[in-house]
Amino acid sequence: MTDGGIRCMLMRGGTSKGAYFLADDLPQDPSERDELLLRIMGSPDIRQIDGIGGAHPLTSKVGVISGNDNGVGYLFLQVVVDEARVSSQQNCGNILAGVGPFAIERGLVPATEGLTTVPIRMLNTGGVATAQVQVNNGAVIYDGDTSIDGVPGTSAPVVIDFDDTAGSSCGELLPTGHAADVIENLSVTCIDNGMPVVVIPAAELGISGAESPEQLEGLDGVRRQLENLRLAAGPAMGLGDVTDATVPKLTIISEPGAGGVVRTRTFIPHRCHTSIGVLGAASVAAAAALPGTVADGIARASEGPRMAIEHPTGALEVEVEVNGGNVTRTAVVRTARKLFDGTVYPRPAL
Ligand code: NQM
Repeated sequence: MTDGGIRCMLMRGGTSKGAYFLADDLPQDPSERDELLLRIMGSPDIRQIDGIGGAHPLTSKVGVISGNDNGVGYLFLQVVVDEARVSSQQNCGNILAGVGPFAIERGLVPATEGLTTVPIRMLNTGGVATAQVQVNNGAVIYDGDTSIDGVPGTSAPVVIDFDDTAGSSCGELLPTGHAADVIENLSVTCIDNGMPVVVIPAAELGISGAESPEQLEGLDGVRRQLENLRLAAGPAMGLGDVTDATVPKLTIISEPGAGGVVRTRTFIPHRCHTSIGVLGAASVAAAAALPGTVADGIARASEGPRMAIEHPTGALEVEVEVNGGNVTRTAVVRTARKLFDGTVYPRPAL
């Protein structure tokens, strides 16, 4: 820390944006760290006007990165925009896309010419991901020709393979023990292939599933139904009382409209995502691939492991392999970009 300032890199990771820190640059005590992060991001305030947060859950995210013998540790923190609350209860596969580049930039992992492999322990869930980052002359390459829906233009790809996504937070791929349940009078599938998600057919809510995020956020009755469902599904999924948690996510599914496997609209959990989270999409893809879930008869069968999960701004392609009811592989291609590297000055403590 210099001058009250803290070293920080602002990055776009996939379709999210967040502040990345070395763990050593933040207080070790979690409540001191979270209090500082609220002042850095500008929460609680719907505009986050006195901080660097972007006034939306997708742009109010933090990655805390530490070195370890075998790569790096990645702790994801969701800084709630309008409440003085920081949650470590979920992982984020989009911010994950920036972790490999950040680790190389900060010298936590030596750069290997061409492609650098960065093993990442995801501290929120205990899972492991392996990122492949393009490098030239020892420097991370950000420019490239890979596009992901929800981000304008193209960038260098970051290929991420996940180990053991099934049951990441809930302990089981199907945490209620069933491929389908009725909760709060709605037929749903509760699933965790990297992210706890409740999958709900749009017809159960009396909507088409093609509505825009703005339209869905305007449907007060649907939002109330979704929140009641979430509060009941959380304990049923082994997550305990989820009143203050950002999980489970709620994904509304309907038949695909653009050549993908299934169309989605996802509440995260109170705002509607403008696309879909990476691990959220991996969970939905697993639901689409498993027999007996509520996606049966709605999702189109995919020809191989690559599945395009349609969302409000395009589709997210994940590779999910399911064999005999078990997920055997989950992988994704993302992009990331360094936006700013410098010193952030937190709002003074009250
Ligand atoms: O599911 C948003 C995002 C996410 C999470 C959210 C994510 C994931 O799009 O892996 O990336 O669901 O809160 O960044």
